[in-house]
Amino acid sequence: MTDQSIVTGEREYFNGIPKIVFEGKESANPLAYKFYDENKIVAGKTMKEHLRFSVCYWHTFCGTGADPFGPGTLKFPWDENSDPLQAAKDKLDAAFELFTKLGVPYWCFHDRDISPEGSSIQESEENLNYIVDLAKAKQELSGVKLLWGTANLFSNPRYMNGAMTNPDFKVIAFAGAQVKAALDATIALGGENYVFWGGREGYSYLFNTDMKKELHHMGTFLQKARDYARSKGFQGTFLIEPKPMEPCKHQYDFDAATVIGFLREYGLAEDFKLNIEANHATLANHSFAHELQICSDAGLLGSVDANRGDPQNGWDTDQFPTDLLDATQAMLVVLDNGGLGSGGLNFDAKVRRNSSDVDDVFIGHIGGMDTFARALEVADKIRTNSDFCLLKEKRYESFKSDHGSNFENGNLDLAALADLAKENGEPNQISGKQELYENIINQFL
Ligand code: XUL
Ligand code: CO
Repeated sequence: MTDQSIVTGEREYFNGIPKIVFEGKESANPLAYKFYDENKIVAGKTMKEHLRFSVCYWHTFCGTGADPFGPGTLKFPWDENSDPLQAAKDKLDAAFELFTKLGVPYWCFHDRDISPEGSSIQESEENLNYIVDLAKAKQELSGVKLLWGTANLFSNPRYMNGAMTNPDFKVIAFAGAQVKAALDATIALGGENYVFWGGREGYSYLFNTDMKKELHHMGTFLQKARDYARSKGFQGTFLIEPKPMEPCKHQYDFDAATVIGFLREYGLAEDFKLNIEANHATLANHSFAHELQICSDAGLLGSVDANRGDPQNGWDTDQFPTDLLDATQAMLVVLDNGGLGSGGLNFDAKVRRNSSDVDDVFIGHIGGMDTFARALEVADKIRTNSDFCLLKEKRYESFKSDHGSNFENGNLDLAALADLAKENGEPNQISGKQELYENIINQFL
């Protein structure tokens, strides 16, 4: 790590906020890690290597707290310059100041978060390239890396009917230009993944929508995007981020199971994995851990957008993750999966509209990082110091026997199953022991 001012520029945006360090759980300092000790070894790797934390650009540097009932409440000093490119440059300085002060290894962005859209495609590309060059230098100086890049294909009104699935081909072509430039930017910055979140890929009314055609267009678009990026040397993973609704009434990338079926139908499962967001899982009436497990079982767990919703409402509130039980259940799946591979834990999270102090955004990230650091340690202890894993393994032990394993391998036909049933008679009841599993988790929390 080099001198902070070289990485971040002349001006200090987060005045008075020091580099955040680990002080341990007895510390009363709100600006210190209580559990995230980046070099601490858990299950054979450092916390930093396991958790691969990332800060998202959009909420942290672009989200002002505006909602349908009122304007933004968060005043960002990096937004003050009236020249949009200078403001983008200032924002980049502020971003690298925050990344390095937090000590996170990764960041993520949409093209339009980091640079302003111009009056033509060419001008937008020039703006993006200008910022990408600056970001590249900052990455080299700081050691902070790009977890993933993506294109914002949902904010501009031209995408009101979708981007890749727009009924008008001209809009699809426009989206193509934007994705091509965002892929180039991601490649230039050494991004380890590239994300497609289907912002407005879906419908608000079934009967004006040719769903079959639109899904075919999305599959074709993604194939062409993959082919382009691979031809330019991109070796990272493409990620689809499921979400069932918001902004559309129905979104095509509804949940993990839906996306996995789609990837297989369009021959994309070799190059694509999934980016699971906790709040999107709950919007789909699933748990966070359920969505992770579906991906893990398919060998397609790519990355995580770490946040949470509010149990009392059904919106995408994108709150910082502070629920230790939820995070622990997620880390149980992640550890079982053998880790996150080239993915990470990206905080797609924002402080509340009335959290308006300069330190609130640090406190939000510190809380999220400490929650997952604790969850990692707890999940590891559950796996190694209890019968938790063994209980599930034993539940299926009948498939280790001759007949069970023959069935599992497809070597028992239905008539043979019926004969065995007659021979065995009524099976004994076997408890599922749910409360025991739940108690073991709580014992280690
Ligand atoms: C929206 C969302 C996006 C994606 C990236 O709900 O999660 O910010 O993560 O486009
Ligand atoms: Co997200």
